[in-house]
Amino acid sequence: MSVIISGPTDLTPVGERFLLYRSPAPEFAASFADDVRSGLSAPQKHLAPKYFYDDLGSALFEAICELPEYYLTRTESEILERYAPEMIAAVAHPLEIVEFGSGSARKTRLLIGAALAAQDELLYHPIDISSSALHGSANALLGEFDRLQVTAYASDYVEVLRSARLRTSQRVLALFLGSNIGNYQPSEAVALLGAMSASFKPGDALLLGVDLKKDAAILELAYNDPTGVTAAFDKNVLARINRELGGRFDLDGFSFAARYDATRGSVDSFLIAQRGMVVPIAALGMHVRFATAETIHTESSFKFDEADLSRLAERSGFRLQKLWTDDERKFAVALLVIV
Ligand code: AVJ
Repeated sequence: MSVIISGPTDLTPVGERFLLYRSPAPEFAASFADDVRSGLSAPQKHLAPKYFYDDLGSALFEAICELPEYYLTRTESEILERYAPEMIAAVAHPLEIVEFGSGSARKTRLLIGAALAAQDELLYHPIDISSSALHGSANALLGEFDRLQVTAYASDYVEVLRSARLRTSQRVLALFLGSNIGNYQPSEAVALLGAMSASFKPGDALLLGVDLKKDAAILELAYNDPTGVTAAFDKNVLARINRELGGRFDLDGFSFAARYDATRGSVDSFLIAQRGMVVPIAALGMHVRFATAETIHTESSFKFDEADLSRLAERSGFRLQKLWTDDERKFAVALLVIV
């Protein structure tokens, strides 16, 4: 198998079986400042969850995945362990795998193993904002699978979809795992999946990992963990504002709470000011005023049922073909096929 790439300047051949594209993305730093300014000026203050994930935030998220209350990661792994060969068999071969937000790619090896049991070689395209995560995961996977080739993209995945750098030639199985789709408002989720379906061919497929709607107490406990790891994860965005934008947030002046809104179908996370405060942010030349108990909305984590999934699929150019779940129906991996 060979990949032909015509003269990109941002391409690093890391090894014989590993190519890395790096998006310059200078606009990312600028957008953090702009988004903090507009988010903290709004009547309902808000900050976007994508800013949780600097090195510390990513480490805190890994810790969340180990919490007994946070069943999502563990349950998705169980489903993949059990059904990866069935998932691979549901798509025509030979296939290539594209993964949006690959992270450590720890769960992906199950699908890669199943694909390599069904075909001679495999091209894997992981996309992640963190190039160190891409190096780490590619090295581990290439060491484990000798018939694997990796073309990685260190970038925002929307940007990769837009840039047309992602070149696939065979049947595509795209992966968007870990309930990451849950961070998008319903209309944004349709737009993102729509961009995915528009980038691939009819018959190509997407495996989408989603957390299922369930009892509010279980959902809320998964986010309000008693150890306080999730609170630290959320407060890290304030710490980032302090570090990167010269902010003066007192992290102890905020508490954290998450609650399930069954009407919207989302767990909404908030940082709550414990007293009235005025917080200067030097790089933005602004002072942010907080009343006692005023909140900053930091994240929505949407939950789905089968009807939600078929509606989402249908609106974004896919058809819901199959749903694999655990025995307790806590989590699901859905196969959406491009129509
Ligand atoms: C990575 C977006 C799937 O919403 O469940 C975990 C992030 N936030 N605990 C989620 C998160 C708080 C997570 N996702």
